[in-house]
Amino acid sequence: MVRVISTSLAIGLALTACACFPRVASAIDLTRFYGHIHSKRSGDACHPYEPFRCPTDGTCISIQYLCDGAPDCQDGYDEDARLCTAAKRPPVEETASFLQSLLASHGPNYLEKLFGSKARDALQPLGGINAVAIALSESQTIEDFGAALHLMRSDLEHLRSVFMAVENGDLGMLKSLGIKDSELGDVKFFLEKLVNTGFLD
Ligand SMILES: [Ca+2]
Repeated sequence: MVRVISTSLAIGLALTACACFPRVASAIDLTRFYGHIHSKRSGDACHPYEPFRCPTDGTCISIQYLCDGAPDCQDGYDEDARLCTAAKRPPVEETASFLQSLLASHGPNYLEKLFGSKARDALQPLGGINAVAIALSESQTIEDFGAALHLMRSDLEHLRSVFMAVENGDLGMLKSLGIKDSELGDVKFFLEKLVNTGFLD
């Protein structure tokens, strides 16, 4: 069975450079894996219909074979859990700009309400806005997210309670955190997108 992932989503994907350094906010734009980008350097282009280049073996595959449950790259990179989680999530840039907009309108410590005390100073103790956006994109579950950002257990449980409240339709929780009525819709939408893609599983 083939699950089609839109090209725009796939292009929006980003992966951390190396699983061994999960705290480094070095997102690799997936476009670097696309043949037409690659070809600028090597002259060895993937066909536009098979634009995804397996990073290890160089095989060119169609976007529809990304995350379809069967390995098409020799090393199975096209089924990588982080890549396939990110494919279901909003693009990293969109998440980062959403977080940025909340901080811009409420001050640098605002996201403590969601992520706990390490989220002060515009998320700097967590590695910055982009690192948090990448972790939200790639972490399959909230446990993975907590591990990626080294969240304290108490902060992680608080975050879980916020997500569960949203999942249960209890917006009072968000209001009690000081989220304005005018923002409730966007915050709820943002959190629901994560819940709907397995974040609480
Ligand atoms: Ca595949």
